[in-house]
Amino acid sequence: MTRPDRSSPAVTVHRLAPVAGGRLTRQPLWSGRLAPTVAALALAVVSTGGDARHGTVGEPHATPPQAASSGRARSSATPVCGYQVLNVYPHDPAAFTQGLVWDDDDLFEGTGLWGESTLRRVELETGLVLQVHHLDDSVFGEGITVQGDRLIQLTYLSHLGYIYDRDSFAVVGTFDYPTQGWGITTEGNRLVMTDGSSTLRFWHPDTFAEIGRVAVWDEHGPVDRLNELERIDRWIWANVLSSERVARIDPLSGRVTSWINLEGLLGPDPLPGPLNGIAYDTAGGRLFVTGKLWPSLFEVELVDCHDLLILSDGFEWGNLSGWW
Ligand SMILES: [Ca+2]
Repeated sequence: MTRPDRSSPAVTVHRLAPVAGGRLTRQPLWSGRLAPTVAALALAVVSTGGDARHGTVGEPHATPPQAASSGRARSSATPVCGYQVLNVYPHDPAAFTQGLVWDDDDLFEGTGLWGESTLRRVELETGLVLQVHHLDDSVFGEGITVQGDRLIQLTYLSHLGYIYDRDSFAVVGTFDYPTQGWGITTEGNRLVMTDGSSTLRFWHPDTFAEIGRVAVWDEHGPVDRLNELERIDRWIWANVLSSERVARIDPLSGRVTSWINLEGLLGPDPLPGPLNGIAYDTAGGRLFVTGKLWPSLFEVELVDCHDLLILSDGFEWGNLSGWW
């Protein structure tokens, strides 16, 4: 298949083959009750935290912070959330999804593989690729995020990031970084990225200089292979590579405050590729997830979802579900 000339920012439109399955409506896979109030309460309390001992930005730590905190702190079992499928949409089964983000009314996707990496604008309802930019064959595309009127895309091993005009996909700049590039998202005043380790790195949104980092952990120790990211409310959500779980992370402490168990989302094993790709429509409150080479993209909502309540001194109150 002939590809567009990659010497310039190529923007083309092409149509995907229909994907079997199509759109479904409510297909509950899990029964349970929602507890948004619990999360809101946890958010309200946690947001008053920020103890520097717990890995506040600019103070990286290599070990789970509770090991060095007061004797009051204890490490609770991390709550596990279930899910319910609200909608199923077609997804290009050739898309090796490495980044997924919803911004305004647009769904953007970054794909990987040598010689096949792209940045795309995708129509949610049909899976059609409305706009595509092909990366150079020498790089392997990774995570993407939207920062203002720019799109940012990482590459796996090239230490090279691309900055695009959000609308035209024209390359308006590049930057370099010393680590592998895996996932990226934004908190507005800083970018958050992963490099395949258990560390979240925070970058200045204009200079891409590292301005902090935090080690991610749960009661079992460091959580490695953090991959695609999404910031939702104050939490950082992260796919864990080769698992069907998503970690919801407190960026102040690095503590996984809850796990989201997405087992069975696409169907029984073998999966065409691992779960990867989290996007959140802030205005519509819609959460989207997909995977590498998956034929479907899912809108899901969480059920039985309760975060650890972590006080400013690191004391954890455990699963809040008993409060309701
Ligand atoms: Ca994302």
